[in-house]
Amino acid sequence: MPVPADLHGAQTGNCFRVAIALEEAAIPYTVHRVDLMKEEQRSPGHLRLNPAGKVPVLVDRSVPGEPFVLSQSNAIILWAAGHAPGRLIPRDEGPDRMHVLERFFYFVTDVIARSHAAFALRRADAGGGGADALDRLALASLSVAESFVAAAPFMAGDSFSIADIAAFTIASAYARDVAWTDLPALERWFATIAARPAVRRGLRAFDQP
Ligand SMILES: N[C@@H](CCC(=O)N[C@@H](CS)C(=O)NCC(=O)O)C(=O)O
Repeated sequence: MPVPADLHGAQTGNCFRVAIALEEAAIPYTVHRVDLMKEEQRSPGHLRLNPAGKVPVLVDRSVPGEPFVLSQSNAIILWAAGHAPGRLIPRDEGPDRMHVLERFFYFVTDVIARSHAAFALRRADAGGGGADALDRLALASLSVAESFVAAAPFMAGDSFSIADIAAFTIASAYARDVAWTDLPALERWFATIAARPAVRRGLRAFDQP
């Protein structure tokens, strides 16, 4: 077990997902807040960790030799799952494990990536309707998840998994736009995930002390 890891991040969806994964995996970690408004993500120290100048970044100093650095939220989530056997992904190679990965990547690629692309278009002042269209596509894909949680309590079956972590933060981001009354199973699932103590701790990870 890597103890403890350093998590460099801020109050963003990618960072919250990682913090929730670490909490759910019961991996101890120390938070290093990166002030994005002050461009701390482009400081020389941070660029040494992640030349892309982004958060989150995880540093594991418990491994022999050079610290182990990961700078992609989804890789960090998989790292956390790998250190908590059976908690976030089924242990056995097999259909259940593949199903979790299928649903995890569904939310990462069909919902989160579209939402990020919409954000990037707006920030570049290059929306031109494209950003709204991407948000609509992301929301449509999120709405499909009604069928996932109508069939089972969690996004990929009977157990909480990384698929729930991926779905939860983006559902939170779109909470005001989701047609909750048409999506009762999704609404029930959302309330269940929001009430999990580890999720609540993860959402507070980057609060000011
Ligand atoms: N693909 C990366 C994306 C990282 C990313 O875009 N991070 C944003 C915050 S969620 C960031 O650092 N933005 C600051 C900037 O672009 O200056 C991941 O999943 O970790």
